[in-house]
Amino acid sequence: MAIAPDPSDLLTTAEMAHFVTHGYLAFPSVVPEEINEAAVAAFEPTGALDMLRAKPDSGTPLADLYPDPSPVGAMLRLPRVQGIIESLVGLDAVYDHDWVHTREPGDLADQHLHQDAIIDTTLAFDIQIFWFPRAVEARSGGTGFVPGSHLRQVNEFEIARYQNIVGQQDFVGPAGSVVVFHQGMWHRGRANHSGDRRWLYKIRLNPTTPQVRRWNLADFDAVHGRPSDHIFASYDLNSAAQQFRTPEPWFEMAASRLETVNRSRLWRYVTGDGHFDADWYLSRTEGREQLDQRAG
Ligand SMILES: O=C(O)CCC(=O)C(=O)O
Repeated sequence: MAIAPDPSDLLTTAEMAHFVTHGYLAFPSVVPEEINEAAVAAFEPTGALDMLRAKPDSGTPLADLYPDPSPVGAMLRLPRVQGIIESLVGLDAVYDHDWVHTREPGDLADQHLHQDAIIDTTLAFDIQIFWFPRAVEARSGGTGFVPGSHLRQVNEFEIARYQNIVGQQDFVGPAGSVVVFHQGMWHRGRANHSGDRRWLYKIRLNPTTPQVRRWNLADFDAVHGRPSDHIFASYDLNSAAQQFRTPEPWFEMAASRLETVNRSRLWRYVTGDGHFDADWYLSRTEGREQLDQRAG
């Protein structure tokens, strides 16, 4: 039975709005050095041949993953990591798969841009936790990703022909950093110009119960607004509505509204507020759908 995280370890509403808008959250140096180094020592023998490492079965409850002593288990059971998981998919989540990804020193080939798995159309989402047990410098194989791509549904490597996208980022950060991606995030392993192997442990978790208001709600009203504010909701820069209106640098002019709607739909799901709207897009269509139903 999982212990409920301390509220200070949960995400805030502001962080949830960032996740819904951009599809990721980054947490520098959350894993202590002894766990990072134990992980690298455990991953060394199999390295990139991670299929040789003993792994859980898909569907294993999070609470049963990697019992002690295990550096992966120790990372997953850190209070802050438990708080992040609880906020996004719940501690009753189950294991999907995991993998140790290495980028060898001097490997200058970028991996093709992709999103993992196939086209996923549900609002309910998986998370992928990317744990970097060693520091990653610029141009040293940090995972590349495209903020805001998570709601553009594509099939696996069908985006592989895109080389560079305005606003793309490469992970750079200290040892023990964790980045959490929405399952739909477009990403790739990047060229490693350094003299050191780049280590990454990635684990995908599936929710088993609705992902609704599981985070620390202390700032909920400030970010979400009051029910009467939702239509043409706040233009305050910190409000969820204003973030959802804000395009990524790579959005085509005409696509921006579609992404505002995609983000608003996902926000409705995680807040449980079926009336939330950033502007009138969802409300307009739903008004007509109700007329259709009455006519039918
Ligand atoms: O190596 C990386 O940085 C990312 C690899 C990855 O996530 C993948 O192949 O799906």
